[in-house]
Amino acid sequence: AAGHDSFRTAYHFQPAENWQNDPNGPMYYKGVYHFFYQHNPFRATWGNGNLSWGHSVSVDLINWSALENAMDPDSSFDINGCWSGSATFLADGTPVFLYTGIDANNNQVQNVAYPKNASDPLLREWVKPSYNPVIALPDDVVHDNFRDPSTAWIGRDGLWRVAVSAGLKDGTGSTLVYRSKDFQSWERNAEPLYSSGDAGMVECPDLFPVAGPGDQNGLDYTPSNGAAASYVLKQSVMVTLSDYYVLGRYDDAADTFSPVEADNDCRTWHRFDYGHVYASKSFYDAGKNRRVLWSWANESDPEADYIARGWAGVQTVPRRIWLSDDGKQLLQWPIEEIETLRKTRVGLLGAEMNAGGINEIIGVAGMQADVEVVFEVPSLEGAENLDPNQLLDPQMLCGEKGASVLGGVGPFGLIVLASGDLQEHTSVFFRVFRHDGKYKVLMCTDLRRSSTRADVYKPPYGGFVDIDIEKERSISLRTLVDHSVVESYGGGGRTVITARAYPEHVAMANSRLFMFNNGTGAVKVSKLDAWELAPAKVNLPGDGLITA
Ligand code: DQQ
Repeated sequence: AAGHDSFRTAYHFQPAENWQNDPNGPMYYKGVYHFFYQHNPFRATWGNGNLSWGHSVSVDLINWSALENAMDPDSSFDINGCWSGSATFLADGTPVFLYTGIDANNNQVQNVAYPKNASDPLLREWVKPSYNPVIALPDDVVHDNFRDPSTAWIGRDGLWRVAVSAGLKDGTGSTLVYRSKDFQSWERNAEPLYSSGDAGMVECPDLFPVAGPGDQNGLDYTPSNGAAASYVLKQSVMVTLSDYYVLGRYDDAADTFSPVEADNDCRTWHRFDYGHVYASKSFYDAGKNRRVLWSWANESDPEADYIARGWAGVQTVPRRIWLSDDGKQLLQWPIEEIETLRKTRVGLLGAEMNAGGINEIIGVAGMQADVEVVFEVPSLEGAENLDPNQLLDPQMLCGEKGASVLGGVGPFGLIVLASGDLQEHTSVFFRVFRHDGKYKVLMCTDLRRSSTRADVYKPPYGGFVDIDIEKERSISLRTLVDHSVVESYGGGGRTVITARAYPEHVAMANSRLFMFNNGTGAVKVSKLDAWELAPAKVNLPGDGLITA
């Protein structure tokens, strides 16, 4: 049954009960945000053959009301599951889904669905035409590796395009492009959008244009920005269970994509998140002219435990994404609407933290918190040396150099979800290294002491932060704590780490927050703001239905 338990999140999206995984078809329509998701309505596991599209609506992307499932597996072309897909607006503004059906022969095929009544802003009912599937399984594709149609885009020639993941029989992981005049009959382009023999099957492709460096506005696909804009291609890689993206150029005549200065193996690309998320999907939000990213964060405690809780899977806080000032990567930031949940605030200006310093942030309850802190680094003199092979694996480096391993410049950062005796705590921190005459900043979220339980997954996570610390001399950290979620944004959203934690002490609802510095060099906390966050309304019965 639904109901609260101490790990249930207060403001991260989840259904009232049972299983959720990938975000599907997010969109803004007639003043209402729609979120759909992979959902097993019967139990808290992924299940087999039971996947539906759950459906919730919101006016602020924070408070959500649950509607009936948008789609259930009930037709020959999806009878074994309605898997992931996307929403597209047709020329007249009507939204349409392209999604994967697991058909009666257990083949993966691509289907469309339309709103029964497009004048209803809530889009409660969806109709699957009987002419489905619109894209059958091709001969050279493995029968259970053909899925996850992207949002479609229209070219200067007036044809629609869609990207679909395909594991070819020769072992290549590919992203195919199909073209259509009418959204019903689709033809495969000879050239794939992406293909690699090394990364294996890739899933949930997302291709989208971005505005110029530093411009926080979003871009929608338009025929004219086809060749002009920079594009982002994102892939979810099954073997690493991680999402990767790269900037590149999209050729809107050939329908091919070329990464800018990057290896073709997508596992070498940037990561949206160096923690525990997968199957992310973005959408263009015409309401606020921005691009917003959703991602799924799975449970990482034993299956029997989440079955007993009756729910599994959350979504990260929706993030605004845009191109960094130097044009080299995307920046990510929690959408501004999250700030409406801020209540009690505590602040601090100009505190110095010496070696071994630890300061409690008193006055906000640490279970639902939003902490923004800026660390100034007066001297880089003591930075430890990094050898070249330590550059390859930031996660391993975070394991070797945890929060309690004294350093030169850092580790410094936050300790969250801490029990009174600090037996349980999760640390989120930076450490500055010297490498090749330059400085490298490592960001870590270390879960190894997050719970006294042995049977939960508690890795250290890590990624480098692409910041010129020598020039900037300061680095910011924002961490959102939500019961079993620790979502952290380093260096103004350059590096993001989302973790799931299961501390025993949260049952007592008395988690504490600290700042610390375990480096020999002093750091200055030039600014700290910490807020307790009010719970959002997230799909629970009694939360009420929004009215547009
Ligand atoms: N999850 C969906 C698939 C997708 C995978 C099935 C990614 O469509 O490839 O629930 O998590």
